[in-house]
Amino acid sequence: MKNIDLVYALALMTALGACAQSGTSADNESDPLATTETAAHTEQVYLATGEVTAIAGDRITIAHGPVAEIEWPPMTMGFGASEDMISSVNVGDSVSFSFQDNGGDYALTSITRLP
Ligand SMILES: [Cu+2]
Repeated sequence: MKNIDLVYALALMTALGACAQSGTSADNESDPLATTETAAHTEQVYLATGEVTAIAGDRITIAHGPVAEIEWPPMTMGFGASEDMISSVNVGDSVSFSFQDNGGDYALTSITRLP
């Protein structure tokens, strides 16, 4: 009887060990982790400076300097902006700002008037 119990115990431990191992490797390659990495990547925020050239609707147009991280040359373009952001700047202001890429649509995450 005792020997049979021991065999069962060993078999159970072996099975648990195998389970834990496969669980670990599955975690490393799991889709949820990959999704998290992709989301973190698209939420990256870029910093730039420029001058506000237009404000219309929910967008602020900025003539901005180069953005090395995404290989942008200086250019003038519109960014999505919140009401608070829009009311905090005027055309002609020099600004520093941060933005993120929402799948090809660029949205400000902050904008600050420079002295
Ligand atoms: Cu641009």
